[in-house]
Amino acid sequence: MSGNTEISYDSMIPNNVGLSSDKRVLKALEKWHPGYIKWWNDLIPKKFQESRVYLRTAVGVDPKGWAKFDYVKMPEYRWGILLAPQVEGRTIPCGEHVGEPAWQEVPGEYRALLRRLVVIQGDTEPASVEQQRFLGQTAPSLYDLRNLFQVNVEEGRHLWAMVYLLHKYFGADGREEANDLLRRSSGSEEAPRMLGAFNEETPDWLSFFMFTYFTDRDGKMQLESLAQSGFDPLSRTCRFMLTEEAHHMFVGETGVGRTIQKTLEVMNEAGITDPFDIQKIREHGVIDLPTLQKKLNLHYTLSLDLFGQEVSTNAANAFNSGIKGRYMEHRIDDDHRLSDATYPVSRFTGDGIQLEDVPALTAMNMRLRDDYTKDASGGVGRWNKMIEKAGVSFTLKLPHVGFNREIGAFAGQPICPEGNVLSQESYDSQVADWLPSTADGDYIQSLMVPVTEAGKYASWIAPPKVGIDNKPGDFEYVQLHMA
Ligand code: BYC
Ligand code: FE
Ligand code: FE
Repeated sequence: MSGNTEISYDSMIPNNVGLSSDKRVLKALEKWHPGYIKWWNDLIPKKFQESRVYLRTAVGVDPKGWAKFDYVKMPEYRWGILLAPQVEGRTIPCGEHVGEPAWQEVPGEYRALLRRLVVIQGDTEPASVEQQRFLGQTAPSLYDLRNLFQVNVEEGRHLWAMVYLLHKYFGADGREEANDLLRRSSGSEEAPRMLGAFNEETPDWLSFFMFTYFTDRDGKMQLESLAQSGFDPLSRTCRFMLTEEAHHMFVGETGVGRTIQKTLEVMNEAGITDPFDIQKIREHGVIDLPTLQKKLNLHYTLSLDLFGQEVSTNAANAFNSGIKGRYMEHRIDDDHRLSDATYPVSRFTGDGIQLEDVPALTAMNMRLRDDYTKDASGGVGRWNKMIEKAGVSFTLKLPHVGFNREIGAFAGQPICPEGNVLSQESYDSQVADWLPSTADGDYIQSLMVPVTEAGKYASWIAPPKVGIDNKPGDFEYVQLHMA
């Protein structure tokens, strides 16, 4: 815990960056630490702080044995600073410096650009914990409660990861930015989080699963591109973060999948064949597939906004300077400079939606968003397989990228999920069919009753196929503190 000056800070923060011999950074982190613990303690309800949670903790960077599982009280979680191993002879993978040795220090001319990206990345991590702060009260099982807290502590660690970079490489202004990461707050009027989706609410567990499936996947894509950075410490930090990110998306995909599974089971048992017979389905305390589709529409489109404008000079500069690469840059077979290449981006004009070739350098955000859409469609396909197998005639779909957008070419346009441009009037009269209505939200909320008995699950969700760390079905993932 904080407050004990005897604790060797270096051993309290597992790290592979030689913190104990880096007195300046160690001191800076020591100064930042109490604010972090205060933020955590103010945020997460006390009874959970005092509960013992079966968590994995990152203890190294060896791909085979980087984590260990044990019961931990969350405020005592060992938020470590871990970078993937340095790759001998690594070079800058893209842009005008391609092939030059990767930077081990911040390149002066790109300092502002680099700092901005680190700050934006850092800002999303605590934001997500803030968004999820109320969910512990209504967890559908101890298994799910544990997964929520696992995601939360790791997002906390991701904040540490960015704060380390700020303290280590950005001097006084880095220190100020690190403080501001704890000052801004999700949904705040005066000091909101930087990106739109991180000021939205995560009001229920289906939202949490959709968020970890769709929004953590933006995290994956952005971390993948930052892992390609010519600034080596950023690359190494992001490479290690990605090993944790996989679990967040697993929680999302299996969480949505288990929700669907339960609905299908109940429909089959009750002999309900029409997936649109919403009232009858809801009588059984499960979430109907059309409502699941609406939640999917919302979280997917909020996440699309996180890719920024389709055409962006910020993004062109980041690529050209070697600060941020493309998804899988190292596997792409081209000159990695893109001086003459083009890329098709979506445009919206009076004549509707078109694709238009623009210089590929300026289309980095669009390209990453396209890669994201491909990546996100995988799980949707697997969910549809479950539905098909159950003999229910319903298909979940990713809506058209023009639907429900606030950033980029389609911002504010009345485009339906199929991609047709409608009159505003027609759009407004149908939007309740496409996005969760207040009534949908109220219904889902009514299902959010906590289940705290080991091995038991709320009415609307099926148990997982396998336990965390191969634990049996009735394992007590959280030993709740009863106060
Ligand atoms: N909301 O030229 P543009 C994660 C601003 S998630 C509000 O397109 P750029 C996680 C933009 O800042 C991953 N504002 O911008 C997931 C710019 O402002 P300025 C987080 C927005 O830079 C779950 C202006 O509009 N990491 O890790 O090309 C749980 C013009 O836009 C938004 C990153 O995002 C928005 N959605 O692209 C936990 C990586 N979009 O500069 C964690 C770092 C744009 O004109 N960030 N604006 O004042 C970036 O690479 C880029 O900043 C962005 C934006 C891709 C986000
Ligand atoms: Fe994260
Ligand atoms: Fe995540």
